[in-house]
Amino acid sequence: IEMKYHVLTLFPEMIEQGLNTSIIGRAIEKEIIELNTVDIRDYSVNKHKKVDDYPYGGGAGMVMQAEPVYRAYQSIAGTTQKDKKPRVVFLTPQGRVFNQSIAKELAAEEELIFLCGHYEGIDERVLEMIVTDNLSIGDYVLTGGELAAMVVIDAVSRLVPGVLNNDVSAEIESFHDNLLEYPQYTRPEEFEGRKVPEVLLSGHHQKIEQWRRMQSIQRTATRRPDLIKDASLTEKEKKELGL
Ligand code: 6GU
Repeated sequence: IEMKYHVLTLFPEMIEQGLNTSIIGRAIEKEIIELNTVDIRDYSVNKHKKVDDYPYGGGAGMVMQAEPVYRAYQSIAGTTQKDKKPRVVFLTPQGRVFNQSIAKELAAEEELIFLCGHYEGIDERVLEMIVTDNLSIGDYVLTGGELAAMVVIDAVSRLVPGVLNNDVSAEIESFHDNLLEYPQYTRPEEFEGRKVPEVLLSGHHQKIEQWRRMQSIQRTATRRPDLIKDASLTEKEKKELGL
């Protein structure tokens, strides 16, 4: 096992369904990664298994109570590595915005705990007690943290050794020189009158690399101009683009 994830959630089946397919599902089968979901409702202290209540001070919606969340956390705290306490990632629109560099940082851990909230949120006191990292996946509001946890787990898992078929670690990078990827083509050579760019059929590997590099740079400049400042471009490349 290269990476163990624990997900504390009211919707464990959502996490299991979402991650049991394709590449991540295969990595779990191969025991490269392990996924342990913990149903917070199982740790309710209420005879009706209630896990939420009205907010003190009033206001819309319900708040997840501290006790079931804390007990769910304690249930795994005992199973984790002897001396090292794993990071506890709370998925919230109030967190740091997740990116590839945070994915790399998390992929260096051996074990991670994700906490997913629902309703209007979780009682602040348990968050103060257990959360080490607050993460958002972007500036929009989801109904719960589950989809966000799956996004983070997917992005981190593909950086874990052995998860991608891909033997070249360079390919794992995906943001080569902080540029967007170049366009890809496969058979047939012509589709609905649209031809594959000539250079890709030429067999001139150096020309192909040059063409792909220019495509990456042009795409980044037009589609994501905000990324250009962090891209590693040669002086010649900057000049050609008027940057
Ligand atoms: Cl991490 N959670 C929720 N509920 N909404 C979000 C988010 C997270 N990231 C962006 N929107």
